[in-house]
Amino acid sequence: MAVFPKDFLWGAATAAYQVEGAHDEDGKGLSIWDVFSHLPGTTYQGTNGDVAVDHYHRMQEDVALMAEMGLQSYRFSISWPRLLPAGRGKINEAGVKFYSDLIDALLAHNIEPMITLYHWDLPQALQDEGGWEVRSTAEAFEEYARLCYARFGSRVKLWATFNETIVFIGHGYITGSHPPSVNDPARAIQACHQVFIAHALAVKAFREMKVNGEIGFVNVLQPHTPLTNSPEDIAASELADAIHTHWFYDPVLKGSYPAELLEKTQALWGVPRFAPGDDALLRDNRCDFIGLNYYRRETVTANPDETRTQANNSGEKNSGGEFGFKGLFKFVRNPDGVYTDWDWEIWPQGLTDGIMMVKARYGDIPVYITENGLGAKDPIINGEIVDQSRIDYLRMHIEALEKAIELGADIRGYYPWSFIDLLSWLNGYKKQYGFVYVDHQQNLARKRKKSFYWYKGVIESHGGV
Ligand code: BGP
Repeated sequence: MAVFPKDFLWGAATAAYQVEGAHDEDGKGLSIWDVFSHLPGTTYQGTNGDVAVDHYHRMQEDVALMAEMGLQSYRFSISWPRLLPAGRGKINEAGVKFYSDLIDALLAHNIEPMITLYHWDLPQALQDEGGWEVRSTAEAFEEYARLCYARFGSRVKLWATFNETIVFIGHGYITGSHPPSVNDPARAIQACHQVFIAHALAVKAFREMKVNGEIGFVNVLQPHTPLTNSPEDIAASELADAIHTHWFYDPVLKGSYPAELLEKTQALWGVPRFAPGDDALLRDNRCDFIGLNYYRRETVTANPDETRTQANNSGEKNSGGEFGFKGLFKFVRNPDGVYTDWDWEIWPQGLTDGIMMVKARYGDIPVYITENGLGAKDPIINGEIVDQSRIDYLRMHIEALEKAIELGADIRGYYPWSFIDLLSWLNGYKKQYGFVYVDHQQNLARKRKKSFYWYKGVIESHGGV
């Protein structure tokens, strides 16, 4: 029998750029993704979010589907340039109205909104001034956060500042596969610091404005396992864990950087440059909760080879993704692992282990699982979308979640990625995650998948899977 607490929320998630479309309508400013995705060779077959799945125009229909599924909470992000086209200053009231209407529609169906303030679509105007490498962007983020609290704070209780800093900074400044497409770890370290500062400023503003809710930060949860028991592989795996986890969790949960890690990496990448007052800002503005996005684990070995950061974005299994930093670590295939077509290992136990690892290091911080899901090419059989592999994936992960609750973790909600099929940043529309299928051949018509009905049952039975 399910062990989920009474107030546990069964949700689902999306992000603005991946669903909304209407990229230049009703006064919206351009984001870095609107610009980047139009440059040659940046995304899978030139796909972009200009139209995405047209959620901007079909919001009421999509919320009706959420209600039909019995969703209790919906995690979505706000497009910063839709509210503030230049990143600061003049407010676009049409953009405010869109989110205000969305929140009202959700509440009318008893669906608790969870807002992510930043899911990677920085206003291009701020990128042109230096993006996340300059303090003025962190200050503009505070202005944007204050606007959101002022307009939506009386109706929304769950807030997250940033989604997956490791991904948008790592890909933006190290692998170069996201905007601004830089390949320089030293610049990544500085950009990352401004994000932590922006987060702290937004948390401070949240408390100053006495918003009646909780504010958190969303991180990737990615456990690492050494390929062998050799001391080299174990050390490489521990280092990968520290870089992926401690670097991004410590500043928002402990209020400081992991000193040991900085010592190890400073010769290579330098250390974050603190402005006067940054120490106190981080220390005094820690999160109320942590959001964890869990998809997979990585198997790790020591790396004498050159640095390579190539992902499988083709959806052809074993098509040659390679990721590793010379002298530090690299990811390799687990010979016993089960993998998706994009070479992500399916390993539900990692969710239990990862949550317990967070509890061991950071104590009893409330946790929301803000993303978890299977990217697949869903088969259509006799006109029905039969995504049994997604159901199997989610069932195993819900069971893993139950184990973590039994072990004492304080988990408040579960938000599968994604509510509806949407644009995958670098994999286009063929990598599907949704409970709702979007027919790109038929005017983006919505169709319920097998998993839609299955998840409805999970919610009705409060976690009976
Ligand atoms: C997370 C992002 C999501 C989503 C998901 C799936 O990193 O927060 O926005 O894209 O991963 O990733 P992908 O689309 O690359 O399969």
